[in-house]
Amino acid sequence: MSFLAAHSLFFVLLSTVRWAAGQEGFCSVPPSIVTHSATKPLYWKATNPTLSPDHLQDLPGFTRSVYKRDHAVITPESHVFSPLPNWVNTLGAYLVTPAMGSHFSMFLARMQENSRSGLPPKDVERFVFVIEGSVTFSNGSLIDHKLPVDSYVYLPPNVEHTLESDMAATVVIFERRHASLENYHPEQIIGSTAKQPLLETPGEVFELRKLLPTSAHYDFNIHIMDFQPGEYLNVKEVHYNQHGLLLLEGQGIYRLGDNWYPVQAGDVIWMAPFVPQWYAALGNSRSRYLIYKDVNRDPL
Ligand code: UGY
Ligand code: MN
Repeated sequence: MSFLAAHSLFFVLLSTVRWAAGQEGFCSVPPSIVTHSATKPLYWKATNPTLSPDHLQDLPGFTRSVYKRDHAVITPESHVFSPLPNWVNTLGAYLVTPAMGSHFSMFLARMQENSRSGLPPKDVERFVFVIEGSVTFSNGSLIDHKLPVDSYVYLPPNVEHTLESDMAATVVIFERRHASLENYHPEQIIGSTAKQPLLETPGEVFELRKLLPTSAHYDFNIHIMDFQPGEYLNVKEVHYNQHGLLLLEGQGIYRLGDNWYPVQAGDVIWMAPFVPQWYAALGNSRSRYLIYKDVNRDPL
């Protein structure tokens, strides 16, 4: 066979294989994975993950969740919701609590029609971030605040307030016993990610926003970190701070200690102090995560 004939035969075979792959679907991507959520509301994937609990209901005993001494990955098919004490018409799933060794709690609250929040315990501060629907925040003053998706409120300890909703809404909440400093009293903060400035991240490529002031009044902050597909943390971090993370958008690989986890929007991660941590964003859309980090206090 001449070189030309062999060459043409190769391309005929190649296109036949491609056609077969397309027809039979082997080595191809199922259409459900290719669909994009560009027309969906912000953070829609966090409550409707690509690999949803529905996709796994026929797979007995399967979960991506893991719970180890120094980290946990808690994926949507293992979130367990039950009525939140002192809340009305609201189901909560506690995902990080001091029983794991953390000094904070992190939970999802699914508010239903005519729902209302309860208060945190005495001396406990609270941070609320809306991921679905909207809630009305009031602190007894004349003005109520409507908090849509992407907005948040920080409540210092012992501040009376309510969150209410007349439709389905989901919020993620962080609470901890405030580590007070004499003469430094934190104030209530209301804001939204979109209004926070981008901050410098020397040596890193991700985009960073902080949702709380960085002053000593606050003993933690909530960071919003954005990675384009292919971007990753340059620092393979090991630090004294602890983290509670909710992946709001995208997918990638999280390294925790010696473990490498595929993660997607809707997954929650607990990182104990000093657990080696690293993230690489993959897929075809931005990864955005929200991450609790204790700051401004001497670890002693
Ligand atoms: O600020 C942080 O510690 C953050 N970069 N950690 C993380 O993304 N795992
Ligand atoms: Mn970190």
